[in-house]
Amino acid sequence: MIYKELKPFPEHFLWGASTSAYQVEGAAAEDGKSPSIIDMYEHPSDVADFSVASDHYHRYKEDIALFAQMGLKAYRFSVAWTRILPRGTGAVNEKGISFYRDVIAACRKYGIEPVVTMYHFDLPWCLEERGGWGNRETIDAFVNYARVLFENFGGDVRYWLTINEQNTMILHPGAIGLPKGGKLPSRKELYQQNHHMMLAQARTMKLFHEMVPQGMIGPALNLTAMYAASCRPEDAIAAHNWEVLRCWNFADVPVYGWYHPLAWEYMNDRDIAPEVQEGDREILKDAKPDFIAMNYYSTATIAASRGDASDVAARAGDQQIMLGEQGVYRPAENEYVGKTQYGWVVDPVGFRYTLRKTYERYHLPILITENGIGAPDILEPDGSVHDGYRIEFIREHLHQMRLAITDGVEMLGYCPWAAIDVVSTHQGYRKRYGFIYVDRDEFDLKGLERHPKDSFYWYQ
Ligand code: BGP
Repeated sequence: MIYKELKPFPEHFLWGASTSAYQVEGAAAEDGKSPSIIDMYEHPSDVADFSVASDHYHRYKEDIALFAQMGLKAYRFSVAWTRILPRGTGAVNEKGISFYRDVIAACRKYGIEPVVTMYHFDLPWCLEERGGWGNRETIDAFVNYARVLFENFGGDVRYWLTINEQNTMILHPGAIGLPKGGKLPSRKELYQQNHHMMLAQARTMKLFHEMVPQGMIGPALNLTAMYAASCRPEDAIAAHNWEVLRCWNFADVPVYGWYHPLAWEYMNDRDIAPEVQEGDREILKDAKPDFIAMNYYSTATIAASRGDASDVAARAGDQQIMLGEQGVYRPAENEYVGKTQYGWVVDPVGFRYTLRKTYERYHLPILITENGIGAPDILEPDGSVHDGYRIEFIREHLHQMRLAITDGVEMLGYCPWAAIDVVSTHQGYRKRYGFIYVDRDEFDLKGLERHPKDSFYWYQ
């Protein structure tokens, strides 16, 4: 669709940027914080350890002052559950509360709107030892954690995200590391965990609307539109299969209160549907998000399954993420899109397409909580970092977002990944996303000095 005129970005649009606790904070065992699964899992040996990360825990004042200089109107960060409730539940760690209270105050000082993710991959290890998300008691633990957050920060924070990328955790459980010994849960167990997360999320959203009536809450999902590899009808069916199983099945539950019909039939057919207890349906029906938070990196192109093992292949550059499923879909190449050097598809037009599809499906405003390009940025001797590729990437995505706004999509804001360099889940500090360079290598912490990149001045 070509328009005579493009609509402007909304007046109070949240021009922001994102991080997550375990990837930026460091201080993994300080001030009463207990280990999370991230601290205890095995990671590829070349990933920088997470115990110092970007040392944001000690340098957040300096960092937030830089964010203000960059012109940020919003900062999306996550709270580490293990700082607030080191035993997962029970006694509150006041040092954890005061850390996030200070972070929020530092944001407010500069007029930056805090956007808080409650849970970004880092389940307390002590809960994992008791069965983690496979144990229904974790639902109560999460709702209790949510209550503590709303009591302490509900008055100061308007925008809340429940769970980051639940779909990644369920579909690609190895993506954030492997349990020691390497055994991942079965798919049946994963869909049961998923069901428990959905219940925790629904109860949390309901509680939020009671405790923080002026606020807004939503799930943060990794959403991706799928293209059919050709106009062959079977390719279209396969693309729809994977779009439903990867995306809509995870967003339908919070919005509509139940699983996508195709996904539900699929789970039953494969004997992986979750056990649903009496009352679960009511809990799921009883909660409504105020917006959808979307992490968008790329699209995928899908062909019909050949029905044999050749349907399944590792994602380029990432042995932990398998794509394709026998009898469901098969990943295909797309000659019309670009790729990063890590093999991630770069598709700004697909961003507009994903925004349109998400909005027409849910009719809820959308907050972009991640989008960005990972690259091995180079720090020049004079302290500059020339990341023109990042400027180009973001500029093109912003243009497509503006087209989507003109298409009628209601947007709340844009918080790309990442405000500052963070430790990448698989590539440590060799792959960077931030507007601000953090001077450290995988294992050499150097001085951890901050250097604004070219993209910082452009985004400003
Ligand atoms: C998203 C996660 C982020 C971040 C990002 C980039 O899925 O929510 O936490 O890690 O991906 O991924 P990576 O660091 O693997 O390049």
